[in-house]
Amino acid sequence: VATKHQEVEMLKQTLSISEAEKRIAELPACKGFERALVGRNRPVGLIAEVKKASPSKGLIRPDFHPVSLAQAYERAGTDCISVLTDVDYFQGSNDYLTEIRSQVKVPLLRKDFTIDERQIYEARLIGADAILLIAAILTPKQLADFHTLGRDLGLDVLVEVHNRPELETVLEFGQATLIGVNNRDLKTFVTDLSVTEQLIGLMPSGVVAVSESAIATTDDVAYVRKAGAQAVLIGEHFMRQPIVEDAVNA
Ligand code: IGP
Repeated sequence: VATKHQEVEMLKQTLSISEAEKRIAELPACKGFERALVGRNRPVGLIAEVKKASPSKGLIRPDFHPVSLAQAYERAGTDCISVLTDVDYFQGSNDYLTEIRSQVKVPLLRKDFTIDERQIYEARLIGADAILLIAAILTPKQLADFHTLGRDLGLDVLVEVHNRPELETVLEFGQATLIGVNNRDLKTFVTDLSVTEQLIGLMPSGVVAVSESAIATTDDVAYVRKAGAQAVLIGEHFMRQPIVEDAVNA
């Protein structure tokens, strides 16, 4: 996260909050990200991710054209799209999100490591409809403050957890309506779909539960659905398919 802190320092110098507020007031409303996941006409909500590379796998898709991939996802009928904007670990870019925003209609998640409020203003300005808050890297107070700010700016907020103590912190906060269970441990990169099963059972009804990471087969989707997931977030599997539409429809 050291480089993320440097990035945030840069942002502090280039983005004034009052200026951001003025610009945001002129923007069209966000598209409902959470609403799209529950209002879908497939049995499980789908967030398809535009992901060029990852720290655990390196380069995933050599012929990476973010807009074409997002358009393929949209043609295949995905409910929402996640766009990695983190530069250092995922070779992402804010520009990818902005370019995709101008070419597709589905709601977009800005997938990044949010550690400062300015990144939330930035997310809105680059065209995101939703942000990610990772419980593992935030204090309970940051989680609450960032969630409130995101909602105030019109964004939906996906709160990500990986274990029971993190989920308990999020439930204690009480305002999260969209909670993602990351099946991948961000420190060890070990993946285990049973994490979804262990944690979704502890969520109150009314929360929209998303199972994230390491989902590749129809059996995987069936497993997490049975565990209670209302939506899935899939990146790498789709990125490895030559024809993305076929993979989504499978
Ligand atoms: C997608 P996968 O295994 O389908 O490529 O995973 C998504 O869950 C993953 O990219 C992710 C992520 C994150 C990336 C989940 N949480 C937090 C960066 C930061």
